[in-house]
Amino acid sequence: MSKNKPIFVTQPDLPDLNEFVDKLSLIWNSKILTNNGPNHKEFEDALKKHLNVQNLSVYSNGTIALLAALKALNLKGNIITTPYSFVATSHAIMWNGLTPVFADVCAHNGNLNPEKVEELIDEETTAIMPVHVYGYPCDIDAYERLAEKYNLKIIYDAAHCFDIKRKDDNKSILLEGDLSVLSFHATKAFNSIEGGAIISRDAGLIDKVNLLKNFGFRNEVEIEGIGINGKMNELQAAFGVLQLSDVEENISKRKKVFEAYVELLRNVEGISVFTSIGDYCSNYSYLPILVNEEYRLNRDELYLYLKEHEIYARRYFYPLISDLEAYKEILTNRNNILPVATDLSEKILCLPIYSSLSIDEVKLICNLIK
Ligand code: T4K
Repeated sequence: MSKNKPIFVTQPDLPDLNEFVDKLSLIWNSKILTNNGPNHKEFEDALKKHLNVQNLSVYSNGTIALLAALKALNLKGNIITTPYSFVATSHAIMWNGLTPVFADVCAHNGNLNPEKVEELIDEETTAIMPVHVYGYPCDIDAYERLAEKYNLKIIYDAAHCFDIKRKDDNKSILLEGDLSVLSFHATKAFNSIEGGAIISRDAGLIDKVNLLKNFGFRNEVEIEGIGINGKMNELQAAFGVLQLSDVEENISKRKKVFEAYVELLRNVEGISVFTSIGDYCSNYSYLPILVNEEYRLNRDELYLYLKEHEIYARRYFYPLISDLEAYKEILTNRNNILPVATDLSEKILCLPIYSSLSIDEVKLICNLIK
């Protein structure tokens, strides 16, 4: 197969354009564009049903949702988190005037290592913010134990976790911890262009984050707390509603792409697909590979080689957040010991995966790697 267009790490799914135009006509007629309108309500209700959760609040994007989730818990002091994530994770901690303390991650799934977390807990620690990286589940039981033992809050950055459910009973991963935060960014397995949501078992907390996303307004005259504007507008909510009807089919297309990669890369020396989904169903949103010493190029050389062929793989997550200039000041010696995260950030490359990627394109990418 010859390739005639660049292949990016992802491409968003889009709803049927005519159906979206029909929704837009209704919005045009109603002139309700935002502030928790009918599409926003429909989107929240549909998401609750689809994700099998009772308490959920839709937000304008995942980052503002992370900010509000932390704010809702009224935290002080230090939050132990991972350096191996998208910058939004610890940016949200900093924007709340809190201090991120970075612990190392597990080699098998890239997630925050609860044993390393426990070593760092002290009297300043008030919460832990792990990330289910690539939608691979964290050690949930370990965090539950730590929360109980040290009286800490757990906020999961679940940006990658749309439709991640336990295989045996369909329980959503979003019901773990005190709060979980999803992203519906265009690059995610499910998107509403931009968007996000906060989920909790605790209805009272979701009531709080509902207020926080609208400046704190309880009603016209009562303003509870220092809120923000995190509302999703009606156009995006309508887009999201339409996307929901296709998401299962889109994930099953991603699964075929994922399986094709696994098969085609099976015997390539020094390359392994980095996957660790445990008892959960995957949404196949990322295709991370580990580029080991036995491979003839290092990770960055492979990244550049693919780029020369207009295959735009991405180094999610490099550089480590803890290595960014903006975080230098808050680091202490203990934070600098992150060997596993450092190793992963130098060896992982995320290959293109999306529902409309053809198997021929996967073959082309794998042949280049071979
Ligand atoms: N926590 C975690 C763990 C996250 O991964 C993220 C976001 C967040 C929190 C914050 O959630 P949000 O506030 O974003 O809802 C992307 C995304 O912008 C970001 O949402 C995502 N994580 C992160 C992992 O990846 P970039 O800088 O890689 O995106 P960009 O623009 O380079 O896009 C990658 C490729 O996707 C492009 O080469 C082409 C394709 N693309 C992209 C967009 C935006 C399209 O085809 N269409 C598009 O509209 O950050």
